[in-house]
Amino acid sequence: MKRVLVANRGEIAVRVIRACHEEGLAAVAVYSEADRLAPHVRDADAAVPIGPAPSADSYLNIPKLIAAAKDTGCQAVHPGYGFLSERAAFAEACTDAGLIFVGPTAAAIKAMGDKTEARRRMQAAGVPVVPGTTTPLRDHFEARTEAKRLGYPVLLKAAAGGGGKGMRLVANDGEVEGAFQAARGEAQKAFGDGAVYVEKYLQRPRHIEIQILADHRGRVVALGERECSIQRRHQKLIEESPSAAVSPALRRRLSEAATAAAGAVGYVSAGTIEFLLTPSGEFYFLEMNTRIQVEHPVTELVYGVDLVREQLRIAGGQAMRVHGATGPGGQLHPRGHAIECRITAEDPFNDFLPATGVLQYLRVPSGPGIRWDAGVEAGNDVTLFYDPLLAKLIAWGETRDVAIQRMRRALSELVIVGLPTSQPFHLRVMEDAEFLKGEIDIGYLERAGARVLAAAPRAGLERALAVAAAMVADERRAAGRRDGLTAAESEQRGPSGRRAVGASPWVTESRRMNLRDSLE
Ligand code: MV4
Repeated sequence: MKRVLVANRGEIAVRVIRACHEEGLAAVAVYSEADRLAPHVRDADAAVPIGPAPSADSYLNIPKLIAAAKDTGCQAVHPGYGFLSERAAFAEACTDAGLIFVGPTAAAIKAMGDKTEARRRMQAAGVPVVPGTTTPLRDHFEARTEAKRLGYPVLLKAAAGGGGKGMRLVANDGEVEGAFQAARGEAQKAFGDGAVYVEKYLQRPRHIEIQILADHRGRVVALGERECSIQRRHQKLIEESPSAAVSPALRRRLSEAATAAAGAVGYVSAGTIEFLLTPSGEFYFLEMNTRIQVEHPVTELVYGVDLVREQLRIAGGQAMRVHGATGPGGQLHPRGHAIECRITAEDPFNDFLPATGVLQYLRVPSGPGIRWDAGVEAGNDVTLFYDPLLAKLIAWGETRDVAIQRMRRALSELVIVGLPTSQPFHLRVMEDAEFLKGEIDIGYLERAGARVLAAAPRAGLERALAVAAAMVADERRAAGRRDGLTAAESEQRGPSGRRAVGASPWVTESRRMNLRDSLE
């Protein structure tokens, strides 16, 4: 393996290119017409245009990607996350073309993609699954029988689903028929497969996932959990490792379940087993993600492992290079605490409406314990063609408190001019009393969202007034200079009302944004 096609865009493409370069591999980027100026294109050793901006015509086009890999002499393809990363057909197409797919086998992707088959396999491997059916329901009569047996409320889920599509909450007998037809219709439309099964609905669980790595030599290790409960409409916004809710004993049991799950499908590469953890401490298998995930960096920082490099090594037939003693269940041990905030082009003050525009100015945070994984830089145009994720800000600290302090500091260093982002939302969560206590579950944002977004920012009115005063002083001095006055003489005059030329336009704009933010 000498050259790898990176079949993705944005921050994950940049992340994979970096791992290739550290492994001594050349990386070939692909790009759509909208991404000619994207960082992943510049960072790669070669880049191949693959078509128009819409994903269906570019990043989802299997023949174009295979041709790009063959034409540039690649031996392997890394799919990243999203796009084709969990399509068994893509893994198969790569293999058929003589290319190494950096990920699990098509068979493992298929087995885990069918949620009822995944439940059967997990049950057989002794992994606890949520009480419910392990085969699709024939009709709403069977749905009602099973729901009665489980006890309401229950959840109807799409067998081909994942990520919340085709899911229906059912509170009583009377709701079954309508919910069943709705779930089936939605699943048919979204996945081309209307199969639906039922699970007992768990109240206020946490979303906890275990990272695993498995190589071709039969070694499987678990790299602890990520707490991913802070989500909005099934999009994660903040992730951390370890979870405040997981004791060493529970981590050991989760790790044993996760490595058993991976073993049950002959899993190879990086993967994640998702669990729901109830307030009373029981956990149940939910789904397996057969790809590298957005939130993988928190695990990397706490476990001292480069997951993408390990994926590449494993794909090339090498043994994984995970150091340190592995305990029962093949688990490694965490060091410190890491938190990730997803910086998205969405307006948190307008129901997270996706935003577009030119990223006019960007100040990247850095310093102790800070990692910035971005797919964009100043000058790039942010469009609606792709996911709104711009960058991930990750903070590491010896303790959760230190990681939060660093995250706050880094979030206040970050300046993004040109479009609204989730930045102010994250700053407020980092000050929220419930978050600080680690009291989070999958309902956190629904409960806390309004409170968090209404919260006064940290320095409150004082900061707003200081920013306003600085802006007025800038404008006054600038106007004075134009009229040939000294600084002292300018101070004597009233506000000019004219546009500032004294401070750089970027400084002025970022102050304006700070001010707007402070007064929100
Ligand atoms: C559940 C559940 C409660 N009980 N299953 C949502 C997406 C899909 N991956 C599974 N999901 C859920 N399944 C049972 N039996 C609650 C959710 C759920 C959820 C899970 C993880 C993170 C956020 C969530 C938000 C709403 C619902």
